[in-house]
Amino acid sequence: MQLKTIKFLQSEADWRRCPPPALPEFAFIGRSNVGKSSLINMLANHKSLAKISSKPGKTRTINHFLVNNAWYLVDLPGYGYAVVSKTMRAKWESMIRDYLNFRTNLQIVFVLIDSRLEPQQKDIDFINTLGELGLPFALIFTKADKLSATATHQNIMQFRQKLLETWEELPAHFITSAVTAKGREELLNYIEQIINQSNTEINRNQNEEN
Ligand SMILES: Nc1nc2c(ncn2[C@@H]2O[C@H](COP(=O)(O)OP(=O)(O)O)[C@@H](O)[C@H]2O)c(=O)[nH]1
Ligand SMILES: [Mg+2]
Repeated sequence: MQLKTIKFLQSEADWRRCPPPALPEFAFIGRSNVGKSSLINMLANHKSLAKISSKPGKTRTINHFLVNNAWYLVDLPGYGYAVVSKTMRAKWESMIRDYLNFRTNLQIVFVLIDSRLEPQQKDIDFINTLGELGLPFALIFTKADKLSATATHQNIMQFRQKLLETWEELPAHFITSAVTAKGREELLNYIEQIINQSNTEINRNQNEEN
């Protein structure tokens, strides 16, 4: 898929105020500093579309972007950010959980994982929450330019191994770098595939109704 246009629409703290769920939607989430803003800018071919903030945990809203006038890209606030009060954290958690639970057009959640690190419990916990909610997800291993391909691969294998402790099947995964744009095409093509499938399903349902 070519990314022709991307437009920032709105930031909301409540899923009810998000744009009408009329287009397929793809959400990106991960621990703060995982490289989420950089990845979104890399996908968009834009230097500062999603603000690359030096203050972790600054984005506390659900941020909608419209891509190719055809789908929504959603930048969700990072989880596992330590330096906030319990009340603040509980607030974000319920905001994200409600969004994940009630957003009917959500196709898949992309969970970003820092490819430099060993499996982190916070990532595993979040993935298990997605499992409880029954939401499809895929993994994006970020910052792949930082380590050698072998070391990156080892961390990914470890992560997948860890997931196999609780999951029977492993999700799709992508290896990306905001610096080299590695993984950009694969990720956009994957999104395109899902959009095409969801369109087919809508057509099928409409034909059955007629
Ligand atoms: N080398 C390298 N650094 C990255 C990459 N992605 C993000 N970073 C750096 O990691 C830090 C956090 O990135 P940011 O996109 O703000 O993370 P966010 O908090 O998840 O939105 C910044 O200093 C980025 O420059 C990458 O692919 N490669
Ligand atoms: Mg960010």
